[in-house]
Amino acid sequence: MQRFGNIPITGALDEATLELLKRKRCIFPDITSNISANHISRTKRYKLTGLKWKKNDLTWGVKNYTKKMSTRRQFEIFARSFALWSEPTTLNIRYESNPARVDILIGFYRGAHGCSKNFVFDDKEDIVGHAYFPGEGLGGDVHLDDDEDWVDRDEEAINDKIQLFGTFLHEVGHSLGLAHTPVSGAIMYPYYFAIPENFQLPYDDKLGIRALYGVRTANMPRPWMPPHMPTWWTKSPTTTQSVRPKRLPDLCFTSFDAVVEIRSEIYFFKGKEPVVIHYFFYSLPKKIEHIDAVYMRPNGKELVFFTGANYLIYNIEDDSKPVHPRPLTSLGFASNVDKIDAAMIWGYNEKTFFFKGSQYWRFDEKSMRVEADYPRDMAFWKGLPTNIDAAFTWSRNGLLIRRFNC
Ligand SMILES: [Ca+2]
Ligand SMILES: [Ca+2]
Ligand SMILES: [Ca+2]
Ligand SMILES: [Zn+2]
Ligand SMILES: [Zn+2]
Repeated sequence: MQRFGNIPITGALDEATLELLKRKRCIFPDITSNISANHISRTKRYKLTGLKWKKNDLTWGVKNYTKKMSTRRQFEIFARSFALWSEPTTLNIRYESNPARVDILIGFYRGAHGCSKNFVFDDKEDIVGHAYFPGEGLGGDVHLDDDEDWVDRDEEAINDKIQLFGTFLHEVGHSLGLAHTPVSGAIMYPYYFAIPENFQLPYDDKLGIRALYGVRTANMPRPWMPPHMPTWWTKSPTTTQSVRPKRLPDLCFTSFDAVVEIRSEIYFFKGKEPVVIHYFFYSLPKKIEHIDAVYMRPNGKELVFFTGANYLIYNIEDDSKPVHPRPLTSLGFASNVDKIDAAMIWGYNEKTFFFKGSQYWRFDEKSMRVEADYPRDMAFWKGLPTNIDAAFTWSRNGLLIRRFNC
């Protein structure tokens, strides 16, 4: 193990080795550890397991989530990890909700959980997870130790807390056919380390996955990547009740179709991402492929989605019943309004506003009709941009509005 860890070989446990041994290590065996040190130094790079998927279109799914983090964040971390691994290569790995059709099944387990006795989990001891090589059945599956204290952000991963992203991204490398690398800093290095939200796949890992599945060409579509949580949000979620952000967050890293805050979590909608839309709002009709605008009604439990010339009211406390689209005209819009750009409740007067181009409407939540004398011109609101993409109210703390197509 000492030789494989890419640290000076002294024949004894020196300080560098001890530092490394304190960190949690992947249970996956070092199948190359019997190679001589000389040989390792000449070929210090990624290692393959000798197994790979025989197809390029793979599916991932979740048997169960841990209760220690929000389900939404776990889903995003899984999706981001698969996107990071597939982006440099020819793999397409999509989410599949039916576990029977899933290649890479993710689950959290405790102690002995049906895997071989060498793969028993160990409470908060060193083993945090394991993954199976590509193949049928258990092949490709990722098991994570549910006795660990799983956390989201890298700065939370202190003491014995384990970051899901850093662990999971590593395990997926095994699921796709990579073994451990002796290159420190690579995600396939056998020692766990926490990684930032904007982590990019290190060079050695890219070389490894490309050795297995080739290089993604320019005409292949990029894999979908969940948007980064903006740092102003993830850093101080508990202070939003009383503190106004010092400046508008820079959301120019991408653009959104719609944004809404639901019980202190911000949801972004972007393009044709029906998988994500239907994952979180599963009673929406399957044919809906994009959301133009969304807002939470003042009752705090009804989301109103806008898609083209229709809207849908979605009760987040009772989402067992199917939700049906209704025409915008039934809200009092003129029949030539074929869509709206954005919707929000303005914190200043708690009124609901809809936007389209340079026009806006005020909406009466009691009668469920746009008010008389609307639409009006947005020039009325000095300094506000027109043709906005999305708008939302942040913790009822005022107006947060922005052209996201900056
Ligand atoms: Ca499998
Ligand atoms: Ca453990
Ligand atoms: Ca929009
Ligand atoms: Zn490993
Ligand atoms: Zn297992």
